Amino acid sequence: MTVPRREGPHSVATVPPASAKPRRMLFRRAGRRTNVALFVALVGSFVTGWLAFGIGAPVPASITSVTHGVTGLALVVLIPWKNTVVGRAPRKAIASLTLLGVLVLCVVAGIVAVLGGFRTYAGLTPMQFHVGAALIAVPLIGWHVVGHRRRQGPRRTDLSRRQLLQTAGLAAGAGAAYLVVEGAGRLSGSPAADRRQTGSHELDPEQMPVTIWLFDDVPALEPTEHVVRVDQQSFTSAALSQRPEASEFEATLDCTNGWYATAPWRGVRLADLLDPGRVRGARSIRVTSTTGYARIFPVRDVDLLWLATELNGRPLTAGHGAPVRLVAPGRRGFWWVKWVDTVELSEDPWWWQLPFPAQ
Ligand code: HEM
Ligand code: HEM
Ligand SMILES: Nc1nc2c(c(=O)[nH]1)N[C@H]1C(S)=C(S)[C@@H](COP(=O)(O)O)O[C@H]1N2
Ligand SMILES: [Mo]
Repeated sequence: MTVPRREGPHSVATVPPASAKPRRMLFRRAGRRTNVALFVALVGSFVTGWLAFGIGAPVPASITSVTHGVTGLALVVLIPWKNTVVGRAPRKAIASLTLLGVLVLCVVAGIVAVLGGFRTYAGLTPMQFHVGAALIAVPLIGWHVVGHRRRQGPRRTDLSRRQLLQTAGLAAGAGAAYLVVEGAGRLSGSPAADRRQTGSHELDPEQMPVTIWLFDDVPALEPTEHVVRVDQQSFTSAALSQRPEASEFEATLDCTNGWYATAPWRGVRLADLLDPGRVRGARSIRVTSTTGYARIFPVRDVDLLWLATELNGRPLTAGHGAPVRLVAPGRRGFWWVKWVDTVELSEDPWWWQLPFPAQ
């Protein structure tokens, strides 16, 4: 029990009862700022999650996935304070409790993705649970924030020295939580240690799963006579594999679903098939699958991209893109268009497309 505090010139200092536990006082200082911190951590996690999906280069990928882990785990650090906010609320809404459940699933799936390696649970990978839960959380957060928006927004005093110290404390707590997860992964000998900078776990190239981004179907194409149009020329798949410039090379396919594999591929560089004069006049290269799945690359990538016909020393299987698929070293898996139908030079900028395929 606390004595009500009287304000004014004759205010009486509140004397905490002898039974008060000082540690719990820490979590009682909860309220608007707890909610603002939750909001910032949620938006930060969502944005850095998609960045982590888009980025393939090692250093930026490390920065993004560490930032993502820390912002995500900040939610866990804030639980005791939010617990106080929820405890004070006169009633709990189903939508708010659903949001809680969905976010628990999201965070648990994120941690399982780190510690558990690449595998499925009830037919889905941890990443599928993770991103699915995050997407469901978005409208629920919107609903919750709009429902409780009165006097909850940021204030200028949030930038005061004391608040900045609190923010630093939260960041330190979240950083410590990140190290706890990483440390537990290493000490327990879990697959956490085989991840590359993107967070993906290593797979034996012979075990590479067939991966569909969202809804695409595996087409059955003629293995040697399938025609690929490359700018103004056409090649059968057999002709491509017999080109004198065809060579074997190693490349790392890093799928956003949580795995990567470094495998020997065989193919021809786009630069060896395209006319250099026409390349100079173009801004981008559009690679389209027979299924309609397509990605647009900046024209400067012409030396990096390959039309591949073999994987692991054997002709491609249907699932892996037979008879011709794109290999885009340094880019995440969803850029590696399978079942290539056309390669076109274009004047559109490469970023004039959805950041992720919709197929
Ligand atoms: C991590 C995500 C969050 C979860 C799981 C969550 C959950 C809850 C729950 C269960 C309550 C009890 C009242 C109710 O059921 O609506 C509550 C209260 C509240 N939430 Fe959240 N919340 C979250 C984030 C936020 C954010 C980002 C804001 C605002 C920016 C916010 C603002 C509030 C406010 C103002 C209350 C107090 C309402 C009252 O006392 O009547 N919450 N929250
Ligand atoms: C509200 C939204 C989200 C929250 C709270 C969240 C939280 C987390 C957490 C706590 C982890 C484990 C971090 C660790 O221990 O290292 C994690 C991992 C991960 N999340 Fe999220 N996440 C969210 C959304 C997303 C989205 C939308 C994506 C992708 C589109 C994503 C992609 C990833 C990836 C790739 C990892 C593995 C990173 C690694 O292995 O280091 N997350 N997330
Ligand atoms: N046409 C087409 N190409 C595609 C996809 C797809 O769904 N359709 N999935 C992409 C994704 S998400 C990845 S990770 C790689 C997977 O290649 P794999 O199935 O040979 O392992 O192909 C990419 N190319
Ligand atoms: Mo993928």
